[in-house]
Amino acid sequence: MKRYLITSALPYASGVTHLGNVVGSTLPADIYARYCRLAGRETLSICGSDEHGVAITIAAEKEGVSPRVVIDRYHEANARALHGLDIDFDCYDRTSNPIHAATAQEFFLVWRDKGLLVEREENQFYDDDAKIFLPDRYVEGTCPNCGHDRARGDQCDSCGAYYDQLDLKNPRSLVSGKPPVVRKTKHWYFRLDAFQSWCEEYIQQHAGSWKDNVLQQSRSWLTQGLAGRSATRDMSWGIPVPLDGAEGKVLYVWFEAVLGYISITKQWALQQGTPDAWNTWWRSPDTMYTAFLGKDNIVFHTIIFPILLHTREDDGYILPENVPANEFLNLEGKKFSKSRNWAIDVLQFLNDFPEPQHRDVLRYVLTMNMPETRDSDFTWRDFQARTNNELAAILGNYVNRVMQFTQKNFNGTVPAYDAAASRDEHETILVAALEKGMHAVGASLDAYRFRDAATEAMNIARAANKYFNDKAPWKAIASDPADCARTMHVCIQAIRTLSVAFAPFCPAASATIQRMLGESPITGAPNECTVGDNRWLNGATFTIPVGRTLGEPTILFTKVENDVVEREIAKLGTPDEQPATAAAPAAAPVTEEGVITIDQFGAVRLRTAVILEAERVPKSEKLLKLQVDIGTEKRQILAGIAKHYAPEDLIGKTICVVANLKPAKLMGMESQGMVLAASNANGTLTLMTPMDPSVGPGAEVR
Ligand code: B3M
Ligand code: ZN
Repeated sequence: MKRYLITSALPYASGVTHLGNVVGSTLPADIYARYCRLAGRETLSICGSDEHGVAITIAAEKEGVSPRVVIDRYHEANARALHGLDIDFDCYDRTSNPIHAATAQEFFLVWRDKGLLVEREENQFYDDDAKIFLPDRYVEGTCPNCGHDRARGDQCDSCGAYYDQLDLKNPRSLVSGKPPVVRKTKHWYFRLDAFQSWCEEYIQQHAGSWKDNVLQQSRSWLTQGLAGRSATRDMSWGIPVPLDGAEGKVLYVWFEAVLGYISITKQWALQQGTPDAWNTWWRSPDTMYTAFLGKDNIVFHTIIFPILLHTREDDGYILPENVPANEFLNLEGKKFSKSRNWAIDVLQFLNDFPEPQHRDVLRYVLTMNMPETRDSDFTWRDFQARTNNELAAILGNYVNRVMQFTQKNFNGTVPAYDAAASRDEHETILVAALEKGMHAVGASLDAYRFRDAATEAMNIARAANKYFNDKAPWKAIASDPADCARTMHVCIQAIRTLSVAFAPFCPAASATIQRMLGESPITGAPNECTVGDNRWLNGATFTIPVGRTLGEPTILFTKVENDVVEREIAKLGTPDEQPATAAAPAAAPVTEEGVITIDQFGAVRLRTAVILEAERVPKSEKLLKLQVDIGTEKRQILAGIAKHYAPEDLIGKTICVVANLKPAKLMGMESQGMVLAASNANGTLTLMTPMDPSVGPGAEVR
């Protein structure tokens, strides 16, 4: 039987993980792991702290403390932050663990024995004051490629060019501030070049299943040709090189951090009391290994790590089956930047939004904006809109209406119904939507399409809302009690389906729903599920028994108010940064041709809507005042269509509206959106309507 091994890039223990890190790797890894467990798969998810390298030593030097102080603080902080978002791994350990050093040194000696390491004397910058050789990130100078005057020792932040630190012009040490001298030093180079054709074939084998962004970056590295790369550094902090004559040298962090996935699995096995169990994950052909990470780590996971594993394939080590790397998340239209205080740390979020529902909201909003194929944007307005118009108004509202109605009219118990009677059309449509929906969520997750998966889960909730509205139990309770009982029985089963479908995205809400249904919550967390018990496959079956007493109706999500949005936006940026105003978050400028980016278009929320009421506006020839249902709520919209439509002709019509427009005052009345209409050359307006009006209100128009 296949087993599913899932890793997430190891956050550096040099700072608190922020939303950009979470949406890049740890969140998708947790969503996918929860889904795999709920689908009855044997699953192991691994992560932990990356505790070596210059990211750590620079942080320590800035504070004037030892690297150990820094990693102890941030290892604990990041573990707490991730757990606070219900991002829970089977094992979250750390690369300062001795078991990791032993693992990395073992691999290093195998590379030496296989002749894959070449000793090389090389010139390197040396700081004569500090008496240390300077790693790349400790040197700054003028980029040899573009002249950027604060280029780092290995890569230019401005033009992205890679080069040798000795090629930097006007170099200066970031330790003493003085120009460095050049001294000879010895390092061991790993012969990546020896694996050029192997790697080309490995990448090509996965061309059909890996994401384009991953293939492109990997292929561009291979096109440049793999070259030997130094696997050691002159540093005091790190894993000592296990060779005579290598005093003062450590393994280069990227040649050991990726081996952390293996050593943390060994730690997991020890914690389970089965120390050899790690082998069944890393040295068995039955393992399907998926590595989650952000785009800046792609080649370390599609080229370097596979090569390092390939050197041990004779020992049975497996290779990554998929590396579904995400792109970057921006914040209010700008790049995350700790130095400019343009970031949202997870711990800060959890402090400002302390309730369980809030971690679900963040998980859902990050998922719906996941940078799966291109950079995306997090805005507090979108956070508010998705909380209010989707989680609260669709999912939460449905669960609450059903639970309240059952509480009031069936004494809070699951109503009996005549199971022998055939399903009516509404029930047939809903049951199909539940089954198709669960399959669609699962298929999207298996394809690492997280936005689509969460959208499909919300569509299940839309279908359930439509069933409840169409069946109108509040009328049937008097006119046809038997039909009403059946309706509520079906609605309660649909609530259970929603608890399964949303478990990977919103585990807290899923658990609350399950408790309301009298079930003990299972949301796909580690050690919760039984291998072979495919709860996902059974997600749409009716299992809540007749007569069961239901729990108290609980509000799953409360609305986010404008003042909260304004509060959070005001926190962003350093004093000299004008935070994007709450009303109009900074968007990328539209180019002179009026061409916009897909992300800019994505900020516009278009929805179908049904016109419930229409009336003329006194003293206006142009305006009609419409009351419309946008699926999640009623809206009042003032539309300049009075010259083109009689109000009475519009009732019941399905149109398209802009649902996230800032409300505006017209003729003293509030307009909460905009209707879409086409106007031809002679100025005639015609309302945009869906080809199939039965699509109903609230459907997302894209
Ligand atoms: N510590 C994360 C980063 O580059 C890096 C990942 C290591 S995964 C082995 O931000
Ligand atoms: Zn440059």
